[in-house]
Amino acid sequence: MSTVSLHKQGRIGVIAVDHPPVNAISQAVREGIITQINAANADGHIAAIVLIAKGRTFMAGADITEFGKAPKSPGFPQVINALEQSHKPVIAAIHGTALGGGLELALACHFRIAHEGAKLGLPEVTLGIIPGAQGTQRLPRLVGLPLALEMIVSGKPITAPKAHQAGLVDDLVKGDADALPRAAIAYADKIITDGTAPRRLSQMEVPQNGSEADLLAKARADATRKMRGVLAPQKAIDALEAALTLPFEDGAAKERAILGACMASPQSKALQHAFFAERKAARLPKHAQNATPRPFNQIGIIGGGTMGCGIALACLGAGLYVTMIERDADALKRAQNSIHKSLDENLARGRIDKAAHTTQGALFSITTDMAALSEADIIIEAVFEKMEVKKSIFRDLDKVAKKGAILTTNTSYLNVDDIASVTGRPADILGLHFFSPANIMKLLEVVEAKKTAPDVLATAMVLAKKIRKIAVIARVCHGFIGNRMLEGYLREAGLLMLEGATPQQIDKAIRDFGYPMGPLQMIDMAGMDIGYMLRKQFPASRFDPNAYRVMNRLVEMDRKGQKTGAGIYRYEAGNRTPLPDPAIDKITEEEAQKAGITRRTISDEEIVDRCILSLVNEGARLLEDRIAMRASDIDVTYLYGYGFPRWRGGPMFYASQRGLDKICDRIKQFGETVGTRWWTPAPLLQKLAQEGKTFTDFDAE
Ligand code: T1G
Repeated sequence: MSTVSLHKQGRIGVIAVDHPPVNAISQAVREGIITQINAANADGHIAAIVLIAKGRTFMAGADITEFGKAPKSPGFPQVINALEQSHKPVIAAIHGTALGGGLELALACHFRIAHEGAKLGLPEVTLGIIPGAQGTQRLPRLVGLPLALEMIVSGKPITAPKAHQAGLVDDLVKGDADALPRAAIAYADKIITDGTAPRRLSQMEVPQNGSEADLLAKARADATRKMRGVLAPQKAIDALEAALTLPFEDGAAKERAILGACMASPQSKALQHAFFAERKAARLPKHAQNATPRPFNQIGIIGGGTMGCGIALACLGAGLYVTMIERDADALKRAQNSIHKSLDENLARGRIDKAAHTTQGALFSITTDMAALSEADIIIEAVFEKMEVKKSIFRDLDKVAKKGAILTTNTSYLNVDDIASVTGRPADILGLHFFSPANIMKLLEVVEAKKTAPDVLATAMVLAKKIRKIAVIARVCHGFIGNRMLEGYLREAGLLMLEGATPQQIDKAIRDFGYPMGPLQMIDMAGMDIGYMLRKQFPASRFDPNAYRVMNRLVEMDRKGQKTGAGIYRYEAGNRTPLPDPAIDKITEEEAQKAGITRRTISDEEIVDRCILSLVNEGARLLEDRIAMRASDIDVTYLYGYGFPRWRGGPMFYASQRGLDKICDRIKQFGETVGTRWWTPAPLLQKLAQEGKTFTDFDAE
């Protein structure tokens, strides 16, 4: 069956696009729309045309899998021309998400109606490009510059009611999914009856009131501040400026030229990689692909601390029942207050409405009696990061939990196999490593243990999607994917301080690379005592003898970071701005002397390379050890859990773009200057470099 069909309903020709899963506008869809528009215009029984899509959504944009390949005809300009130049009125009927090229095709239609639940957007900047099918020229002509700037520069979709209010859609359809086709026919019939002439946006001007220059300047400044280092938003503003200053055709040509330049940019390649990487991460490994997830709606959470409460809020937000267990009445009270305070805050800030506030409150219960978990489908242990504490809880859970319940631990480092070994049901156990704050952070490391059953893994991935997390599957090792790599990153930051770089220099270099904050400000925020206590649980030989000298000393001086008002930086009361502290320079010099390290001037380039390439090298080892299934999973972990700049695609993609041979050479260089203990290229990295391959090639093998 062809992707695009035409059928008649009375005097209306209905063109339906059917290209699952999201009606991406592939070559076949473009060709099909042109064919059917021409057919409808040639058919004397048809007086108006409706463009609609089948399945769960209207067209969600150009087919991103066609990017970077030789362009196939017809292109978007031909499709748009066919729609806009149709001599019979064309009405776009929108449901689900009209995004990118999908919304641009709708803008080429003469009228638009949308189901009330639909979303409309031009998210191209999230892929490092700009709308390239005349969206930057048509949208401002229809809704004005302010909303066009907001939609195109942020890339965020708007709701159908807001689109209706703004005149982006001409009518709003309420009711179930079937209401839309009916309403579209009725709307088209009315257009014919009223003799309403087709409205062609290319023939309209952008409404102006003299504030445009200020609006553009403000948009540029905001984009520079909010999207530091990202090119596409600025380019999108260039195209919108052309809509104000150039005739339509010239503006459209400028838009195409800008799109071409963006499409070829390394940033766009990185952002497209990120788009597909997060979707690939959701795919189960072969041995679990045919597993049937277990049903669940009752979640048990052990521990009502920061992590436990964050996890509870994420589950309540997904409409799941949550039973929380705390050790005593005081702790119970604290946790209960924290949950209700957060729900009240969500209501006050409009994140949830009154109905959701009531529902989520009702879904939550808390007790000190573990027996209350006897009916729970999935139980998440989120207590203190100590092996013996966790093992004792799992021994109790093994007695209490029902048959078939899934038992999980939120450990961020510890060995899940060891934890599972104290129960009689290791197949029902895995790790669910949330990131703080767990109700906000998108990343979830799903840690598959040696004996985890395939359906247990599959269920965990369903839970992740349900609570709106980006899940990455990791196997058991110290620190799984994210934290294992983080050790090298923090080690290098500690050594660079001893060798002569100031904390401010290190953090600025990493911020300039694109991170929201540098490693030292980050450990001050998290609290250096966590790392300190964790290192105490392992043999010292595991760690670099010098890297943590300054951090350990500061913790012993009760300078743990923000929470004690001072750490690597000092903080004024109630203020989180890190302020340089000369006391740190003195401590660092003393520790460098004790370590026999001669201090020197260090370049920002060396700082970036030592911190980032330590991630890459350890990432390669994670692939060798099969802890991570894909290099792109490692990228997703760092994009969603550790603040790696999305426009660089993640550490592994970044390394591939730079060239793995160059990365290897740089690592060997550090082997000579810093030492080979940490700076020896991982075998996989060497192999790929010798073969002239990338990590993307590795994933494809
Ligand atoms: N092209 C190709 N494949 C796509 C796709 C697209 N535009 N959108 C989604 N997919 C695949 C996706 O990889 C996944 O595949 C499956 O569909 C389901 O997606 C000219 C140049 C629509 C909100 O940026 O935001 O138009 O993993 O898991 O969570 O100006 O997909 O199953 O094999 O995400 O329900 C602009 C991108 C393109 C929208 C649905 N459009 N898509 O979310 O499902 S640039 C976008 C989304 C453009 C023009 C320019 C989301 C969604 P698989 P999913 P979902």
